[in-house]
Amino acid sequence: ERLKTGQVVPITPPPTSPAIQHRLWPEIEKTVQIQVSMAKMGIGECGSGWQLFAEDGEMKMYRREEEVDGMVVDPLKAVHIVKGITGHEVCHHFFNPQYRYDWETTLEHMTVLETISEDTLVFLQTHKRIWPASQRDGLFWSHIRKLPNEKDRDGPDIWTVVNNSTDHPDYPPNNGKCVRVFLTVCLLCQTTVDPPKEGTSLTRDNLSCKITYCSVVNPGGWAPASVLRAVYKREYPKFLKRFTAYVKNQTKNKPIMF
Ligand code: 18C
Repeated sequence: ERLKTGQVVPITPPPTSPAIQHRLWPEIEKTVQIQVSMAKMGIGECGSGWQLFAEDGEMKMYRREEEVDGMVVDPLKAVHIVKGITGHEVCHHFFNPQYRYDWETTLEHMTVLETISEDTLVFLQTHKRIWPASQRDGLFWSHIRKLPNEKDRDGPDIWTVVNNSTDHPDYPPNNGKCVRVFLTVCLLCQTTVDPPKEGTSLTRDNLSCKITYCSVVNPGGWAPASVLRAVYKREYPKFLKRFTAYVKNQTKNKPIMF
């Protein structure tokens, strides 16, 4: 298709999901557009202030020190390259509730409050308590989406999962023992295929996946800054290493899901 002069090329394709009927849809659509375009930016392009705080092989994690009303809300941006898996496989395991207890080590309990459509769910999660702070819970919508690969139209699709805090009349925040956290998370995955030698077939050895994970978590109530930053430093690398190893292990003897 030819573009007319001045026509704007959308970052994400027009929504075809049945979720477009839902009251949350305008917010989901806007948040996905913003989060995906921010995740696509390189560390240098995002402005100054990103500091590398963890590195392990191909995995690099950056944070910006930020506080709101004295509470640490440091944005995090991580990039990782993992061989043998596709972006669709990574996003599938991150989005689907059936796998969550397998890889999410901070989780105490998870419920799906609402199935908006097969690509959009609302979750309520309680997380393990960290002494001396109160236990935290989070209520968020989660949306998985396939995006066109603009740089390589014949290449594999790009996949994303965006999670964003929302509310639910039956589960008001700070109503019981938990303090509600506010989170915005974007996982963006791009698969690269190294073409197999002539006469040989494509295997998982020909695949690599570039993963970008961006997160901002507002602890929602008092938490000592030093403890919080120590939790960040320990938990984020642990999460990304464990989660990607989990996806590799889950998919190793299965057909490739592009
Ligand atoms: O993105 C991730 N997971 C998704 C699916 O679960 C989803 C969830 C995000 C969780 C947000 C954090 C919720 C609070 C966690 C409390 C910490 C428990 C640690 C327990 C250790 C024994 O998007 C992967 C998420 C990876 C999580 C990394 C940890 C983030 C820490 C944020 C701290 C928030 C406040 C904690 C308050 C207490 C601190 C003293």
